[in-house]
Amino acid sequence: TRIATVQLRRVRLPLVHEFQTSSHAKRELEHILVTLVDADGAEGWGEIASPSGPFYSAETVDTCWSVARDHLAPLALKAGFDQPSGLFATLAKVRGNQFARAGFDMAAWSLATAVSGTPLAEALGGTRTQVEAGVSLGIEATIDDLLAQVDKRVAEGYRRVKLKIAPGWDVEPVRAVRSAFPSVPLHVDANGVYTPADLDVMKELDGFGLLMIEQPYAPRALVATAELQERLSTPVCLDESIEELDDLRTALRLGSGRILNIKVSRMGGLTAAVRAHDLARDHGVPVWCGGMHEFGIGRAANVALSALPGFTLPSDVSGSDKYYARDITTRPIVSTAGLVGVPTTAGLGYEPDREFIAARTNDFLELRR
Ligand code: OSB
Ligand code: MG
Repeated sequence: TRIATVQLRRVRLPLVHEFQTSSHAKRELEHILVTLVDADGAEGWGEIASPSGPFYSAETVDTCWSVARDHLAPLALKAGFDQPSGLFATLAKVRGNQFARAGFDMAAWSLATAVSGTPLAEALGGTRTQVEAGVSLGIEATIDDLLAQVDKRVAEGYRRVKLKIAPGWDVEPVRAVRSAFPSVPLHVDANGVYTPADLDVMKELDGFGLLMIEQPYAPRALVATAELQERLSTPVCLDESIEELDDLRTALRLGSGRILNIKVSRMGGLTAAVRAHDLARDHGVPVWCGGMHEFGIGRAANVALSALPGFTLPSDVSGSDKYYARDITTRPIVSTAGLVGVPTTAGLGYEPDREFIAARTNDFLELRR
């Protein structure tokens, strides 16, 4: 495929409900949409879902914008691709910058599957017709506010509830949710903010029958995390620690976790996400698809990925309405009783809402071959 044009758009959407993690709070998101246009005018859309600040990973919207403009777009225009995995290999020349690369990889998959008439999920190796959805709930002002959020999402049918935790917001909110909802599949996500000095907190959390404790320690603390996993009966799930396939090989060898959160953004795209799925599967490690509050384009890719057979736990692929009053696709993503249908039409299965995207675009760039 010859890429004739690359378009980059910075698009902003307000969240319907403010979201706070151990590192920061946000009420509005700015993501970058990547459009690859081939010589016949066919388009593939991808999304760079980086947070605005460097608190989840080292990337920011600004680093993604400049790396996309100055490095990824020129490489893509020059090399084109036969298979989406070929573009992934070309862009792997750029170290790190997974979120930025993921937007291009996703756009290549959307373009290739739109042109071939194949549903994206099928092209990736997906076998499910619908995927199980969970929700991720941020830190709230009070435990009552949190209980109200859990109640709402459980009533909507979501299959699993994940709670963000941080020092000062861990054992008590988890105890409150566990006692109010004794049978809800529950897990916690620390976003890497604890250290081995917090072993007592981890031990207490171990007593709540949680599905997993996600990213308890800092991303590179794989040895300490393996030591923690030995002391807990709850599975540790890795998120920020795994940015490359080799991180996963290291973690598997060390025993740093028993579950893997696969994020398309964090792995640098769908190509790497599928490889992580395959490697985890070979090691008997269950996976689920994490989210970065993607707009409809990025979340459509998450839904397609979640259709792969190793995704045996509910993914963070909530309906559009959990995040946005209006999403950027012509049709919102809908979760019914905690299930999201996997599109059977060509490509992503969701169309960008061009008018709405234009109204929400702050910056636009077009690079030509
Ligand atoms: O750690 O999974 C995370 C959002 C922003 C940054 C990090 C994380 C998250 C989420 C959101 O948990 C999940 C979603 O998209 O619903
Ligand atoms: Mg996480």
